[in-house]
Amino acid sequence: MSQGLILSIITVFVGTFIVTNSCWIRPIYFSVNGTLVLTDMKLLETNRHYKNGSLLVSRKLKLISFFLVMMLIISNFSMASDHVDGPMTIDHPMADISDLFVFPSPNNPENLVLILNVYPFVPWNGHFADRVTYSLIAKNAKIAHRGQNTAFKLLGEEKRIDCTFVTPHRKTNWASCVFPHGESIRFEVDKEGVKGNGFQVFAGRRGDPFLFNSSWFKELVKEGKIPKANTSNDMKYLNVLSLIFEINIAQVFGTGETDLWAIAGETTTRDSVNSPVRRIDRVGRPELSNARLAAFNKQTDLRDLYNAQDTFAIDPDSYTKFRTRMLDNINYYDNLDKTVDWLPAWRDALAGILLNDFLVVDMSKPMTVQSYFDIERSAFRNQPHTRAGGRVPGDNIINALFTTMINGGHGREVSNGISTYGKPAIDHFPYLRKPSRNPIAFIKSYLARSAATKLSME
Ligand SMILES: [Ca+2]
Ligand SMILES: [Ca+2]
Repeated sequence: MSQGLILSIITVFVGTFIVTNSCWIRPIYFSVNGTLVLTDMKLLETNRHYKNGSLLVSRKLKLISFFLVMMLIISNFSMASDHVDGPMTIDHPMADISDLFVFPSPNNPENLVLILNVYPFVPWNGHFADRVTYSLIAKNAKIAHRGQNTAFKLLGEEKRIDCTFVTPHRKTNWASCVFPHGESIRFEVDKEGVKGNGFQVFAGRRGDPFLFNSSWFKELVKEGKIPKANTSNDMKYLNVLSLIFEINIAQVFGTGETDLWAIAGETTTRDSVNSPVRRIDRVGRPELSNARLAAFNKQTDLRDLYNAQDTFAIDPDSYTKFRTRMLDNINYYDNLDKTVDWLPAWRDALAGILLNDFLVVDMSKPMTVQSYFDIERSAFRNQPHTRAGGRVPGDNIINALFTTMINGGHGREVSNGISTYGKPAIDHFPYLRKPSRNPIAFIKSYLARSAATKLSME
């Protein structure tokens, strides 16, 4: 019997049990025209007193409805942050980066925290790949120009943290990481409290900290409307695999010319021992590939080409394609409020900043929430930045992203309605909450991975 069939049987069994027995099931209402209204990411029950002719639904129908609703919601996940961003990462989910977070440690200003999340919707038996190198790359940087010519200049040599895994599919898996100051460490996956010379590290399963309202996002990106805010965070209960570091930046990266660092993540592989390194995915700022380079009206999907590039040395011909698409899409989002906020010269500047795709963090400033893109935004305004930039888990970056694209910060905040955590999920290492292990997590992960696999066959 195949693993897929076994999982299907278990899923149906668990789903049936939940729908028919659980006391923590939340209501779902069947309206007259059959539209389902889901009150939360929890489960379903018949509303027996709904006035306008609601139906008393059989348990079988409830079960089917549950899976249909879950599939409808989950089908929108393909556009979340950097999750499932192109045919290559769909085919290699273990190498699909979902998010990058970078911020000064809230507990020690000399330390930088780096979090690389991969394998969106990771199932209960998912693991890091033994043929993939998971890397964080960094360069010291400075603001070369401000205002309409805003640009960063990269300084010095590239710093890399490279991690590989031995995954024998037994009870324990092993990780090895090599640091730019010459240190290396071998440690157990999912084990907390691992420390080395100038750093601590964790690799393993965590709850996905990305905040994503899938229906709101889809309506905005695909249907060209600014939807009303609502509070649904559809990433609830989903897990990822996380690589988390807290490093003494002077010790590990060396003393830079400035306190500013440009940081990205990437996954690479070799098809054979002597083959060249092939990049599968990369990420700097969130929603570059899925939102800002989105293909409309049967345009070419540029995401694989984008992900294959060296972050610090993009191929010039490819850059031209990305820039053209980016300018088109800035126009598209800008026009959603029927007001042009990005005049051509400013639009060019924004595209140039975004295509240098890294998070910028200033280690001379304390960690603050919602400071994503603050350094870039301040430079545009010809003002000094006052916050650390980077990106903290719990930041609602979707609001920052679409407010920038749609009204350039000239109007009200464009909000999807999800309130932020206000701080990292937890305020000490490893900063991300433990993974969800309940039946909903199991079912959501299975359905989401099935939906992602289906995308690769379309
Ligand atoms: Ca990705
Ligand atoms: Ca606008």
